[in-house]
Amino acid sequence: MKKILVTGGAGFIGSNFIKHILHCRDDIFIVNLDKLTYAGNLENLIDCVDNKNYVFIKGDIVNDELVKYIFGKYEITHVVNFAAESHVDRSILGSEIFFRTNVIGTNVLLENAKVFNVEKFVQISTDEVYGSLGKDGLFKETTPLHPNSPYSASKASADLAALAFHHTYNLPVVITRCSNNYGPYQFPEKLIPLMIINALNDKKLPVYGDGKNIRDWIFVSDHNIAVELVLERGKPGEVYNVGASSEMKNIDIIKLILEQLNKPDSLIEFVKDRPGHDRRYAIDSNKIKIEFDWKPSFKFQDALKETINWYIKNQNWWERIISGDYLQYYKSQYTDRTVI
Ligand code: NAD
Ligand code: TDX
Repeated sequence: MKKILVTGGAGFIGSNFIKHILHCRDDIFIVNLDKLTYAGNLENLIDCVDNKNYVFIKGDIVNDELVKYIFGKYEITHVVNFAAESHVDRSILGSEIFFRTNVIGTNVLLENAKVFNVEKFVQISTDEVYGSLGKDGLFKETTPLHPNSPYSASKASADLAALAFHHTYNLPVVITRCSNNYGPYQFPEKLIPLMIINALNDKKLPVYGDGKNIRDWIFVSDHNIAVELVLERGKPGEVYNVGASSEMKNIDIIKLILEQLNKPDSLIEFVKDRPGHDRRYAIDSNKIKIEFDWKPSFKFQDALKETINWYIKNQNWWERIISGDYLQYYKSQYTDRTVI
């Protein structure tokens, strides 16, 4: 039986990962360590509470004593580190917590993984560590790191720490760098859920800059199947890019959302650009495709529809969030949504 420490498992991707694993595997015991920041939500995991292969612990990955205790008590054999501060705009408002959680927290996990001789440490990274592309080209695993935001700089730092632990101590570290995820349970500060919810409420949809920035979108369950494969078969010291070759301009996604919801384009509002806004991300996933026969199953337009329907059906989930204190704080800080 693998005993996996999943960190950040109450967030968007982590909660989808835990449900996927508990649904299809009975040879994996999961300890979910999550600080329950504004982005962590135990409602995401309501179906898992009674599962005999699952336990939740509220706590911070920066807390070395707690992390040590968990590795010892649960005889952890594997780590999947999703825990992070994950929103670029928040990192622009204040970077300290990003470096604390994403870098120091990852280092605490790596140190303990070394002491307890884990069999695999999967670091969940992002394509944003590569920086921004021009019109052409794709990020490959060999593309030099060129992070542009405090968020991506903290993620790139964590990647380097993880690779250093492999090089220096032979820790079996594997890194995944995935493109933009979307799907159920994504916190409504990220582009797709924010636009769906604003449109449902007939509120303005704030588009940064000219709306022509490009992201490469992947449905969350396609990402998580890749993570499971890397957990099983990833080669220590290696990096695997994960993406679904679905490049889209932000404005085109927003128009698709408005169309499906039968809402007018007049809800679109062009606002001041994000400082340092990366223009284009696009990822080459050939390595994971060739080595592990992974391929994405979901087409963007179909899975976007599925996602929109999920937010329509799960209004209680997001209403509790948007009426809560955590978003009020963020909104009061983010005063720079100047309409242009
Ligand atoms: P999220 O913000 O939805 O969830 C993050 C989770 O981590 C939350 O449950 C939060 O409570 C927890 N957390 C934060 N700080 C913690 C700490 N100090 N200790 C313990 N738990 C803590 O993020 P997400 O979108 O699910 O992203 C998960 C991971 O995937 C992140 O590492 C992110 O960098 C990476 N990633 C995300 C995307 C994307 O499009 N969302 C794409 C590529 C990579
Ligand atoms: O209100 C908005 N208006 C807007 O135009 C928001 C929230 C975003 N945008 C733009 C900015 C980006 O070009 O949409 C694009 C996507 O923005 P986000 O959803 O904030 O994602 P991004 O900045 O691309 O980062 C995401 O992908 C990589 C995740 O948040 C990261 O955690 C992940 O690593």
